[in-house]
Amino acid sequence: MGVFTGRLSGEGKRFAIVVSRFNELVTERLLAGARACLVQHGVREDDIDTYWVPGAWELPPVARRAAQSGRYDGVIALGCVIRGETPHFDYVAGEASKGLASVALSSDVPVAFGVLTTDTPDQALARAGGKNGNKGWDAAMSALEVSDLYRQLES
Ligand code: INI
Repeated sequence: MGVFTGRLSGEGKRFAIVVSRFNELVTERLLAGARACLVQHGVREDDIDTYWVPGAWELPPVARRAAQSGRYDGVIALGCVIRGETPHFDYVAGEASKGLASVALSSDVPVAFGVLTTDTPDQALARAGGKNGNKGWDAAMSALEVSDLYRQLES
């Protein structure tokens, strides 16, 4: 019987971060959190590539290409969808999460979900380095952990 847990060491690993410009005040903080997490766990700055996309809608197709490129041990998708007054929220947030789930399932490397979906800008900021932590950091932790589990499953 085996019990497997992913180690958080990032040494020698390469990651792609795909981040949306929409609500950039929030997403730049998610990006800073994700980068800090990777570097703190041993990933070299040079081994982190960042891909900016217009909005959360564009995260899945770009994450898919990054994951399939063979260049990375994991992909971290970062975005922020704020409900506001329009039903657009449900389409953008829904498709971003469904799309990223589909990419994660069909990829050989982990695809972490670092997309905030909130009712207000304050709720988003609280989760982007404010009082509720940093979802970008958390997504990077997940990519580190799961990439190690994938290695164990392969070996
Ligand atoms: N994109 C976001 O990342 N967050 C949002 O809150 C948002 N809203 O509210 O519309 C949003 N829309 C843009 C969308 O992601 C695409 O970039 C756009 O539709 C072009 O394809």
